[in-house]
Amino acid sequence: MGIIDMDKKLAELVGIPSEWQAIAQKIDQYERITPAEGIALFERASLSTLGLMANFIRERRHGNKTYFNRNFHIEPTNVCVFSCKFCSYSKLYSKREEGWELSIDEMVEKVKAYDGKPITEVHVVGGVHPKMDIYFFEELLKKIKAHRPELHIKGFTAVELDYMFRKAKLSRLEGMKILHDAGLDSLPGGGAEIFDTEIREKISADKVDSDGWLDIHAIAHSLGMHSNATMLFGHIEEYKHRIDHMERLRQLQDQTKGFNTFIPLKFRNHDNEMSYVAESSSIEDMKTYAMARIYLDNFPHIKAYWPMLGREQAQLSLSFGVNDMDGTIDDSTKIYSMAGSEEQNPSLTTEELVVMISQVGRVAVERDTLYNTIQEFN
Ligand code: V47
Ligand code: SF4
Repeated sequence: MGIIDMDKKLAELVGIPSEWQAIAQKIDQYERITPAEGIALFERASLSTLGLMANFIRERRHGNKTYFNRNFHIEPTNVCVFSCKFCSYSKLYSKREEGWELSIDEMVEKVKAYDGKPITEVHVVGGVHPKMDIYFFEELLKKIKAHRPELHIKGFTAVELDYMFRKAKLSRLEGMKILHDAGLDSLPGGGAEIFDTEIREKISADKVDSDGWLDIHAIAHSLGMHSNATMLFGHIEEYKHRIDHMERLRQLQDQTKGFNTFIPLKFRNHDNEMSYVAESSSIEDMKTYAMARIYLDNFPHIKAYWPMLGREQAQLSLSFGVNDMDGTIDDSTKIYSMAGSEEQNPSLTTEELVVMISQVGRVAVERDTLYNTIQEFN
């Protein structure tokens, strides 16, 4: 059934305004919406209109399936040479006593702690430490793979990679090949923030710029690696900046098809230089998830990162275009608890995740990083 048929039925119940029928028709016919239409929807469409459209697309692609994986995080350091104003996590290099720095052996021990457990992915991400160079991480990757070859290593944001490559005076392609050969399987989506130059300069002036972020992902894709993309929203940006961000991602995805998942990240304002900015409302958050599903027609998956959003909001997002819940199973990530998330010790067992998903009428599916099904929970 197309969205137009759905509209005819649902119009009686929820009253889809005629103003949005032309866009609904485009969605029904797999036609892409334009940036101007995206901005108009963001500015004027109701949450229920966006939810209906996004849910239609989500169910057309994935039915009720909601993916999660079994992963854990290694955060090598929270020391960072950069100074993003929204970041509650990084400690300046000069204030090392407040930071942590893990050795290669300590990180390999963290991997060994999961021996015998059915984990499929380790997510390695942290601050940008001037002494942790590409050769340090090359050795780490090799040691993790030597210990557990089948474990998928998703690691290093484009921000970390750009710094490592420049410091080692390597081209992005040369650097990426070194890490890929050492065992790096895919890239997480962090560091994208907001691509608009003016906003980016106000919130994170000193790290890799938007073109650099996109280039690093394009290079990873050219080597056959997959990656994710994030967008930090709900701070000083406007709707047009969110659409511009998604437009740039949509264009790169047309060329490479290397992105798996888009992850909108809600700005949290605890204990950072942007604490004066109020956090966005749940309505804004759900609109943003829905718009992501509507706009990014070439992205297979939209993820709600529950340690940041909170469990109930993550459940709600499953009606607004989201079909992936990530899956951190322990409290191995500190990025959001330090920024004020409700989830101070993000930890869910597989059983709890499955219950969370089924409570809102969806079907939980355990996946690997590349979305191969491992187990369906009916
Ligand atoms: O790039 C930092 C964000 C990101 C705050 O690819 C903040 O599967 C909100 O990208 N409020 C890093 N967000 C984390 C990340 C990620 C997380 C989970 C899964 C994946 C994936 C990627 O965290 C940073 C930045 O955008 N961040 N501070 C804050 N105060
Ligand atoms: Fe460093 Fe990342 Fe924090 Fe920016 S967001 S200061 S790059 S840890």
